[in-house]
Amino acid sequence: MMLAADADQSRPNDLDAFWMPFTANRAFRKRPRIVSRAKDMHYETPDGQKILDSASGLWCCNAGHARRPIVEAIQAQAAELDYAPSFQYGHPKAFTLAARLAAMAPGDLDHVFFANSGSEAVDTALKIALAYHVAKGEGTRTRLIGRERGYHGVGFGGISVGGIVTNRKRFGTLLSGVDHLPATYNRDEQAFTRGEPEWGAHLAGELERIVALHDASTVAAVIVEPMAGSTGVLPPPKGYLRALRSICDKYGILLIFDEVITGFGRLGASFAAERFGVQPDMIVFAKAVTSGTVPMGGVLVSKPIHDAFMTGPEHMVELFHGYTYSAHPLAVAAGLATLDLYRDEGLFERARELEPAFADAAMALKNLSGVLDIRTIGLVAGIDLQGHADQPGKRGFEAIERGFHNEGIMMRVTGDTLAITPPLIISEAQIAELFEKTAAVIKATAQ
Ligand code: PXG
Repeated sequence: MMLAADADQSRPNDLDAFWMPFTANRAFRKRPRIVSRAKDMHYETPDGQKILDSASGLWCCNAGHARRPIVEAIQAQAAELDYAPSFQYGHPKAFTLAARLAAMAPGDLDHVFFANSGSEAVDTALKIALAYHVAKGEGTRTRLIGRERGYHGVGFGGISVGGIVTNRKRFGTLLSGVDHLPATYNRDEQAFTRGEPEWGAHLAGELERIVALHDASTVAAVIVEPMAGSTGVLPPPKGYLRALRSICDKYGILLIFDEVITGFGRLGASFAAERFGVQPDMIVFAKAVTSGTVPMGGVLVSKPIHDAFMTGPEHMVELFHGYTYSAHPLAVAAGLATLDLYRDEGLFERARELEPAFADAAMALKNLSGVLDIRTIGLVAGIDLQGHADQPGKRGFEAIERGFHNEGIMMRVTGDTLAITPPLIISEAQIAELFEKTAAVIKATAQ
């Protein structure tokens, strides 16, 4: 389809070439949703309509949009050092950012391996887990355990340990030797819970069954999101993560937290590991490390895992893994400026302080037509809507369209579930506005 060609370069005139990710491309081309500017809590369309960002872009712009200190750091870095290789060479800010992240992370997560996205970071963590066991002389530990409804990006590693059926079913046999824990959600037991549900810690015990089936000597690692995000916001049951930790300890299995969504203040702490008081062996991060401004991901790795690789002749590469853009200067500069901004504006504390008011505002939608469940934690809410008969995902899609074109809100949807996850700079008045708009969308899409 062609849009009217005009001199304004901010308006695309041909929507055909870009095959959009995770998008209903044909419907989009018929009725595009295009934003061309952003500032703080809002996007702006080419026509100048303001769109409230209820999703931090895609769970990444935790500091809000186009923040001056981050913009300026990226501009300055591009002029000073555009690119430097990280294979066998280094640049100063990469080491500074790694040290800052290690200092933020709980316990002995003292080392950082940089990637460029959550998917790459997940692959990195899984590969480190496998190679670690080899380094320790336990190379039979090759199995990876994920969880049903888990999302770990879209690489073959991530979709193999992930548990979202649509992301897996068309893509062959995936990695072998993968098993899955059951999802932790049960609406009958947990509906309309704020924070961690009381019910469900016992599901961690399923790991015992999986270990008994395969034998601990074949299991390398368990990977879970501390709060499952993409599947529709599932906070962990009370005691669940702690139970997983102790079973992993019992059998020498590594525990990886995928904190691509939960990292950097989303749950009112630097990492969910800190909020829940559970120490993983690795943390996968991405997204908000640069507040979404420049692609970056990475893995925080515990000292014992890192040190297990630091053997052999010193001229030898210790881990045969890495990306051309690992620790890219622009991403690193953006990361440093972002961490400064989070600290200077106290944004993680702000998320913690706003959590009760945010949960109240979300739960107030409970009695709207077709609301089946609402879950809240940190500055996140998941709202399950009754789908239209025999058309799963249709109501969710209508919510996206209705929100954008009629209510001036960017909604993030998975199936018929709304996931609300605004920038941490949101004001109390904007929380009220956000849920008013959400209520309008829910009403407009009810049948
Ligand atoms: N792990 C987790 C837990 C994620 O949420 C990834 C890995 C992959 O990250 P990359 O950077 O490769 O996309 C993610 C990504 C949504 C949504 O609306 C969530 C993600 C991405 C896009 C949309 O739920 N999470």
